Amino acid sequence: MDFTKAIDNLHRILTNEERFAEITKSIFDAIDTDNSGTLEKDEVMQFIKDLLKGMQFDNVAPTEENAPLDDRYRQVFQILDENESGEITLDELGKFLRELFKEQIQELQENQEREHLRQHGAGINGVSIQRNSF
Ligand SMILES: [Ca+2]
Repeated sequence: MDFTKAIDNLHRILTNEERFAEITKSIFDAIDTDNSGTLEKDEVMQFIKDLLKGMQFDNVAPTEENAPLDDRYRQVFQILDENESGEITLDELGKFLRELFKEQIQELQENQEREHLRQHGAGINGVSIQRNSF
């Protein structure tokens, strides 16, 4: 995996307001299946389910009796629904995505660092890639 490129891409999205707004809007529209202009809990739950299904979580595909996953959806929804209105606005989704991308960058940088240490082993002990501060 090309960490530098992935980090770069995320950085570009985060630092380009227009691009970021575009991406947020397209994700928002994809979740807002009834075009109400807000994201209701059902829509978010469905979206997360689809998202997990598309990822490596196939084997833990949610079922009716799969309570732990439901709890996770609820947690995500609570994080998203900042003002606890029961629905998520474009603004709230934007804030959430921003945090998510930042976390993603941090994670990529940590992986990159680990990879670097693995390849170069001892000798560069104490030297670490400086993490970006936002
Ligand atoms: Ca809706």
